[in-house]
Amino acid sequence: GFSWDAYYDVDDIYAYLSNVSRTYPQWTELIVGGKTYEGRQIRGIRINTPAKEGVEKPVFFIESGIHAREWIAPATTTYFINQLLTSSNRNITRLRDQFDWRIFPTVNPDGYHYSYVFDRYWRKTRSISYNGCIGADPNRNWDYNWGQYSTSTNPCDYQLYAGSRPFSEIETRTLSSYISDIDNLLFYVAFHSYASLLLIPYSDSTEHVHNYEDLIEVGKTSLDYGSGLNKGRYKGPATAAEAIYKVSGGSMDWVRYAFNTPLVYTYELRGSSFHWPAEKIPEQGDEVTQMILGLA
Ligand code: 0X9
Ligand code: ZN
Repeated sequence: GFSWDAYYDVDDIYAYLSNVSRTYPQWTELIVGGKTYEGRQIRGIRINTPAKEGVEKPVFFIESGIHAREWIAPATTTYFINQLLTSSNRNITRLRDQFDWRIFPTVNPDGYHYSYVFDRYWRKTRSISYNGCIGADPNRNWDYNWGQYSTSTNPCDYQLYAGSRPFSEIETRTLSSYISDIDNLLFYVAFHSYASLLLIPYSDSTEHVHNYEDLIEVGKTSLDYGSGLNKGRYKGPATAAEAIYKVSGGSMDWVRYAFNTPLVYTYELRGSSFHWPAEKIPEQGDEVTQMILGLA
């Protein structure tokens, strides 16, 4: 069976999503956010409990695992799905009912599988370039100020190759098209590791967006909720340009730019390496649950 004391490969994560959607058919639906170079689907779960007639809930989108080696992100995301569906805590059941959830634990499943089986430090997709080198950084491949900062034009770069053009990767192209079809997108949240940091758009500029004050206030509340567990505070919320380095081609910036999505965040979760022990999944999962409650 599936649990939160170990890390699992893609097929097991997908089997978990199928099982849980069969257990809660009246609340959930399996969704496909796109496809991959190696022919996998980007699978997720929609959690949308029955609402009053005519009420359309705002959509809360969770993107996890875009970087293959950041295993804590998919693990905490399935932990959070389990919390939403099984907790009897009133705050969490209210959270569950408040949104139309679209949750994707592994948006780079080819890369994740490769990291799981062959190369623990693999980060990119698995597409083959003109020169035979493999993979592009899927968080450098989105079509907003593509190719500017913290990126590489060399397909053989182990980490930061931006791809041959914006949305060259089938994963980002298909997932962006899925996102484009969503009406009423309120929250877009991406999970990475590891830095204990909360980032807001835009990542390639120190200028502030029009609802900067709201993003900061909501983000601070999220970190306050998380810090209730007494594990030490995250840095931020801040733009990447101010907190770490300028980045371009990331998903969060495109989602903000393309739809003017109000509340867009990237969490860099805890860790001191990509080998974050599986015993840490529940505490990271509880913290993420609290931080999402804080956002909501
Ligand atoms: O560099 C990145 O892609 C992220 N850090 S990581 O160590 N997980 O690789 C930060 C990206 C923040 N900016 C955007 N998402 N645009
Ligand atoms: Zn990352």
